[in-house]
Amino acid sequence: VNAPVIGIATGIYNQGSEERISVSTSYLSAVETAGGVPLILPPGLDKRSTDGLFSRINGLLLIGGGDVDPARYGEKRHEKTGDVYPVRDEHEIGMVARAMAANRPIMAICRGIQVLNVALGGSLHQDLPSDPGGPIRHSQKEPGKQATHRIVLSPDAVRLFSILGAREIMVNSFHHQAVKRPGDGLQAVAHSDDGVIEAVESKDKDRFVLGVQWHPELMVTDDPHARALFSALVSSCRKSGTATDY
Ligand SMILES: [Mn+2]
Repeated sequence: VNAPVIGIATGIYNQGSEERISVSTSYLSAVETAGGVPLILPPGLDKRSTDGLFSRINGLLLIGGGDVDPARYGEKRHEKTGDVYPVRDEHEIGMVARAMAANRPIMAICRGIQVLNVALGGSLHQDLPSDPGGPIRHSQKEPGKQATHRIVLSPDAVRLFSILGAREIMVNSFHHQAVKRPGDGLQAVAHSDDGVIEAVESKDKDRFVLGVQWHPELMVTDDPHARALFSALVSSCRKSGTATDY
């Protein structure tokens, strides 16, 4: 397919008595700029709609948002864990299962890397300042287009290295949680200098399954590494079919 369709799983929140979905438009334009067609995947639809949407996408993008319910990885809720929406967790975990079964590319950003990891049986640090703690501020006050800390790729970083073409880069940081134990089939492929996992990828090099803890969608204007991530997703999705194969 020339213009692959990238499904973007959205957030959900309550405003008064109304339930709304939300997605930062920066993800949509990053996908468009890379040559993909963004398709919104709202949580909470019935199975027929969810399956119908899934059958039309060539790849899946999981985006930022609140915390995953710690019950999903067998932990009690930390006092700093917040913005938990079980309907969203359910939807995104279901989408990961579908995408893995159909061998569709997955890119996962910020909350996305966390929910991807939990969907594959991994666990999370619930609040980095208290667990494990460290010298690096992962909740930056600077604007999103500004990188504030370094990440270093591990020797295992095959796909991420092929995309970035560098062993270390500077990234932005807007997270208070992070991957603790990588899920089945995932490996940590980049860390910040305090040891926090900043990227994971599939151990199966034939699968495009990539999670990053930073927000490349906020950096695409100035940062070629951020653009390279979206281009790699779209390029991989060009080779991926859909159920309808249109
Ligand atoms: Mn960080």
